[in-house]
Amino acid sequence: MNKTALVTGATSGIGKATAFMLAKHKYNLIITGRRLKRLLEFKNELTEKFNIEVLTLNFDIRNREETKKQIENLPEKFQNIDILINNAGLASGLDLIHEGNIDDWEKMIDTNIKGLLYISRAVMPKMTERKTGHIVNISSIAGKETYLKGNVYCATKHAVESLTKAMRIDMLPYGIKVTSVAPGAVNTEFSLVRLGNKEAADKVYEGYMPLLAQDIADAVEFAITRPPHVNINELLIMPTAQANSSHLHRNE
Ligand code: NDP
Ligand code: 8X3
Repeated sequence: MNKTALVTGATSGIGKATAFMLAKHKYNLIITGRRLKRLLEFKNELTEKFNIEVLTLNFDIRNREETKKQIENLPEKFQNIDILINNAGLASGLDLIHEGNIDDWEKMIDTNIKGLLYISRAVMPKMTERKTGHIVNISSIAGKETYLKGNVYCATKHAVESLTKAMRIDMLPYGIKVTSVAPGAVNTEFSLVRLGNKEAADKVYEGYMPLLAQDIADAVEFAITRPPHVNINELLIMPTAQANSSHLHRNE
């Protein structure tokens, strides 16, 4: 019988590439996101290409009640989630902290920290009951370092790092694996969402070769295919042209 994986934020970027990778490994998939049309198109693509079952869950991960309801009401055959990919997340704005937009702050905290907690809280009890599972949290270099104007986004990803460590401790008696995957610059819709215009977003990836969503799916693939006695605690993956948050080499 196929195993089941749930990927939050599978309508774009890293989540979509990771869901695709999991489909290749014959996981039945629960894919989530707010953009229904994209979810349905992706479901069609996955079911046409791979012989798997795909369930779309169309909800905003910031909504506590809705998140709980969606997981509580999973159809029987999707209830045993073997892999949870906590990917849905965003940066909103790039401002000095004393000039920051508080709506942006709330959006990032509500999505990256609270949303991740809501979905994990709903999924984890079944994993502990079955004494099996793997949770992969998509963190960031921003969870390891803090950079100019990154303030609240960096704080949310530091929280993801901390929660990953906490999950690893609390899940220990149940044999549940917990992994953090922390990428540097990946060319997805991330910068368009953060900066709100395509010209500024394109500039983020100019003059060097950024990571691709597939590169992060490859890292997740490595983590989820280790033998049962091996847990990958964390992976930090950067473009070759990026040393850390503040040193990026662009061609002239
Ligand atoms: P994208 O913008 O391409 O994808 C983000 C995904 O998250 C979308 O599928 C979006 O779906 C989903 N999402 C965002 N907000 C919500 C919400 N409130 N409810 C449900 N789903 C939501 O960006 P990436 O693929 O780059 O980002 C994925 C993760 O990777 C994020 O956690 C990000 O912080 C992290 N990351 C990204 C890096 C980068 O450079 N790109 C580097 C390091 C980490 P929808 O809009 O349909 O709801
Ligand atoms: C996304 C990478 O460097 O823009 O998490 O924070 S960065």
